[in-house]
Amino acid sequence: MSKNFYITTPIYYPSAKPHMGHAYSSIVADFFARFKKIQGFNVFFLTGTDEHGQKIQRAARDKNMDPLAFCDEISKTFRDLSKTLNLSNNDFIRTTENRHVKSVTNLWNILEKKDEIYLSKYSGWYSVSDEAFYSDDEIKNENGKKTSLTSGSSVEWVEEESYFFRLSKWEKPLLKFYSENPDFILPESRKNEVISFVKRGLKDLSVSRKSFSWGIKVPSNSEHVIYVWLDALTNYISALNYPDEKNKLYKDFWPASLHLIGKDILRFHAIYWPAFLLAANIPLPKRVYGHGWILSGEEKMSKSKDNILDPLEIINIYGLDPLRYYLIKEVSFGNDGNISKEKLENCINSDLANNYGNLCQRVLSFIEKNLELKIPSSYNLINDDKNILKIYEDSFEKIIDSIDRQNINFYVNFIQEQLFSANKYFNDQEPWKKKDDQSRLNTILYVSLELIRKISILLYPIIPNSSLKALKMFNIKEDKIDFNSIKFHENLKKNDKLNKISIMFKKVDRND
Ligand code: ME8
Repeated sequence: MSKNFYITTPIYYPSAKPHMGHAYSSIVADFFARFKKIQGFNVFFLTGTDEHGQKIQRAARDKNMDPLAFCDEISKTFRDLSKTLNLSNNDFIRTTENRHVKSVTNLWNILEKKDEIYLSKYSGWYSVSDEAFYSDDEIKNENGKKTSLTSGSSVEWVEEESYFFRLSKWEKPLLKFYSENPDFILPESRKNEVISFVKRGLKDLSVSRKSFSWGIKVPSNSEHVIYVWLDALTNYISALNYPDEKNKLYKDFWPASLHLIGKDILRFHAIYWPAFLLAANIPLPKRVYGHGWILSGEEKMSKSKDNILDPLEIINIYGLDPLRYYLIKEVSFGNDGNISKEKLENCINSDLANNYGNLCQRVLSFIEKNLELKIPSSYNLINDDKNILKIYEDSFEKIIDSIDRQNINFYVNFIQEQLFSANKYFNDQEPWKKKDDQSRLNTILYVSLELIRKISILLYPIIPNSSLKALKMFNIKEDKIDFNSIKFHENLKKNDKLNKISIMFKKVDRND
C-alpha cells in the first residue's frame, strides 16, 4: 500500500474575504491531513485561491481595481486564514502563478492535439456567480428573473464563439469508471445524484470565453480565455509540478487520495475533472468527497445572500480549537449543519473543559500530590484496567477504516465515549481511597495516564494545539505523535517526571 497521501481543499474564489464555509472545508481537510500524518503517511496537503474568470473580473471592477492587484489583496486574507486556522498545508496555490498557467496551457494543448476540443458557438445560460453553464431545464423564472434551480444564483444569456470539450464522448467511460470504482464519489447519496445526471446524457462543454479577458489565454487563439473551471481544476496537478510528470512530487502524490469539496461543486469534480483527465490520459483521483453546507438560519451561507458568518469573530471570542472541535463534532459530516452559539458553548464547557481538560488536570494534580509528579514505577493490570485499555486495540482498525471512508462521525463518537469512560474509570476506581495499597494506586494512575495519552493523540487532528498542550505532560513532541501507538499500553516510561500543564480550556460563563 502506498504510504503517500494527497489531500486538497477547493481553491476558493478571492471575490470576497473568506467565511465560515471556507473555514469549514479547510479545517476538515486539515483534520484528515493530520490524521494521515500521525498514522505514518507522507502527506501533501494543498489549498489556495481560484483567481480567474468573470466573477473575479467583475468583483475587481466593482472596487475599481486591477484584477491581479485585487486578487493579491484578497488571496492574502485566505492565506492568513489558513495560518489562523492552524492548517498544516504544504502549499498554497494561486491560479495566477506562472507554474499554474504553464500547467493549464499544457493540458489544453494536449486536449486540442487529441481532438478533444473544437471551435463552435455557445448559446445558453450562464451564471457568473457559479461560473457555470445551465440548460433550459436547470433554470427557473423568479419574479421575472432567471435563476439556477440548484444554486438560486441569477443567470444571463450568453451567445458567443467558444471552444467545446467533447464531454459527450466520455459519458460511457465515466459510468464505467464509477461502477468499477464505487468509492470514487462519497457520500453514497451524492454518488447516486452524479450517476443519474450522467445517465441523463452529457452535452459537450463550453471551455472558453471570448467576451472578457481575465483568464489564461487559449494558446492557439488569444481572443479566447480558458473556461475558469478547466483552469481551476488543473491546480491539483499544477502544485505537483505538472507537466513535469517525472518529478518527485508528481510521482509521489498523483493521483490525489482525496479531493474534499462542498456539495455545490460536485459536478465539476466528479464529472468534468475526471473527463478532462481521461481525455488527456492522466490517472484519475481516488476519491471526491462532497460535504454539506454550513447554513446560516436555513440557507446556505454565501456572499450573494449577505448572511456570512466570520470565522475570525468566533475565534476571537472562543478560540480556535473550540471552533475546530465544534465544526468537526457538531456538523454531521456529509450533511448540512448550523452554527449555534449555545451548542458551541456546550462543546467548550462540557466536552472540552470538563471531560477532557479537567480529566488531565485532575489526574495530574493527584499524581503531583501522591507520586511527586512521576509516572508510576510499576503496575499490575486487573480486568477493569485491561478492559478499558483493550477498547483501543479492538477499535484500532475500525478507526482507520472510518477515516479512510471519511466517516468523521464514528471517529468523534469514539473519542466522546472514551472521554466518558476515562472519567468514569477514574471516579469508579477511587484512587483517593487506595493510598494504603500502593500497587493498586500505581496501576490506576498508570492506566489513567495511558488513557489521557491515547485520547490526546486521537484529539490531535481535531484540536492540535490543545492536544499538544496535554501531550507536553509526557514530553511528547508533535513529530513524535504516533497514532499506531494507541493500541499499545506500555508507552509511558516508568518513573519519568511528568510536566505540569496550564489550563487548557476556559469555561464560558453563561451569564456573560
Ligand atoms: O467554488 N458551507 O470557490 P468558492 C460549507 N473556486 N462549505 C462551504 C460553504 C458553506 N456555506 N460555502 C463555501 C469555488 N464552502 C471554486 C472552487 S476548486 C477547483 C474551485 C466551501 O469560493 C465548500 O468547500 O465558491 C465549497 O465547495 C467551496 O467553499 C466553494 O468555494
